Amino acid sequence: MTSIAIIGTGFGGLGAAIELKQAGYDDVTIFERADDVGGVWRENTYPGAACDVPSPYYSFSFEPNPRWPRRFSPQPAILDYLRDVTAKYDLKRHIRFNTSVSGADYDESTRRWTVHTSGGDVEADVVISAVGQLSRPSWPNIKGRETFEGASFHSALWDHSVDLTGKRVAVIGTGASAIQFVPEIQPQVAKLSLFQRTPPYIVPRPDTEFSPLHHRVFSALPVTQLTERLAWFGVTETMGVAFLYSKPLAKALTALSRRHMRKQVPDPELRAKLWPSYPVGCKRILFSSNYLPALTEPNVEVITDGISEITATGVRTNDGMLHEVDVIIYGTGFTASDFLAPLQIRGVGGQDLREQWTDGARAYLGMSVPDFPNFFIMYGPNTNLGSGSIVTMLESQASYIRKAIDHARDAGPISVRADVAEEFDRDTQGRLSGSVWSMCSSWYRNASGRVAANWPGTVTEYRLRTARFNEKDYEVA
Ligand code: N01
Repeated sequence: MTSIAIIGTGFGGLGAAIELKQAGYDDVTIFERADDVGGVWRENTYPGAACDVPSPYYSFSFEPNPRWPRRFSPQPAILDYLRDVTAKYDLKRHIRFNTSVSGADYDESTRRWTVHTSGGDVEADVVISAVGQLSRPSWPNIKGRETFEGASFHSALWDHSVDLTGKRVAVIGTGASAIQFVPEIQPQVAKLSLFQRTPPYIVPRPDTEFSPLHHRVFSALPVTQLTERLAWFGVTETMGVAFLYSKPLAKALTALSRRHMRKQVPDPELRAKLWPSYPVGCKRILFSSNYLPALTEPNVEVITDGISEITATGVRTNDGMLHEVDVIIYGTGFTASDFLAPLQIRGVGGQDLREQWTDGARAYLGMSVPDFPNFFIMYGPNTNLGSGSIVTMLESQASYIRKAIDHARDAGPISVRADVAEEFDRDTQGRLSGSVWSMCSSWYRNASGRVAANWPGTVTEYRLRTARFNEKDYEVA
């Protein structure tokens, strides 16, 4: 029987396990470092944490949830959804909680993997990494950061024991996380100093509460929720096309964002500070209807001077001004380019995946690497989206990986052919070098400028390209 080890219990790991179990694989072990499922939806508990992709679309296609509390559901509802899915598909008995994985080694003599876990070594025929791209908080490298004497924490490690009421609070960063928690904490704090390095494009968030009536209709007529899902698929695919292929569509998105800002920020001076100077879509477009109004409140200051240092009492900017604060919150994102870190994965000949990836992570269709037989990656390099639901990408990956495992079960351990992987990477990078994502810095790119995170096309293209497993692309180890 094929034994399969999966690392992580976010949407990726759970989705892979469901696909495999439904195909008849039962020797599936999922390693989870925490005591609960959920991945980033367990970790990120900051005030206002919610998905900026509508829930009917940001959920498994085979498991619609008629009880979403809102169109853009908050983090606790998404975590509950993942717990429910875990229970419904009887996944708990496969999960080893509180067990972190440090790496895995392929043994050519046994043609199996040894997975190194905090609970001891485990042998497996197949290893699937589902550790995500956004699981390790990134702390900015600012001089004096450790000298600050007040409370400080990262948005992904929110310290709920710190009472922000009446405090002077600095927020560093204006990405997807910050724009969600800033409007939540603004009414509570005495003063909010928002340190913005690069402003995001913001468009309205058409959020709505799903009432008991919605829930009844979604339950009785599942086609209604499917319609909402398909509508959002259409909207986000169109946005993807705007970023990648269509200047007129990109212009229309820019105009929508500009109108939103004009409406929500009457002060032209503040508006000028908040308006981006890079092409739309280069950084993630953010859906929010309450972030900009919060910035117009008298207790908020948007600071665009660069930060020179952090002192014991506050944040000093390049103009020499010390902004004294009681608390610093880092909304500074994640170390996304460090794929699979800190796992040490060693394939044929003991070669270390991280060494293969010194000039940037790459994998065929984001999932397979030459000389790493029966090793697969969910949400790997070049599978992130500028627009759309990553859950649809993960479903495609789960299905493709299952088909690869079906083939390997008969043929023996397989790895993608080096020439196929190289050709794929050349084509991917060629397309990305002309894309909007190469025009500014963001977590989509690594330190050398390579766009390592994003898929260069639409979700539809990815689904079509992964729909079939072509055994000619692979060789038996
Ligand atoms: O992180 P980010 P995030 N000095 O990297 C700034 C997903 N997500 O946690 O743009 C000053 O976007 C940095 O400035 P700049 C989503 O995919 C999803 O907000 O580099 N500033 C930027 O403003 C998202 O894209 C949801 O110039 C510094 C900010 O910190 C991804 O997670 C919700 C700095 C980091 O923004 C990451 O979002 C939340 C420094 N030294 C997140 N270093 C959903 O709803 C960094 N910054 C699904």
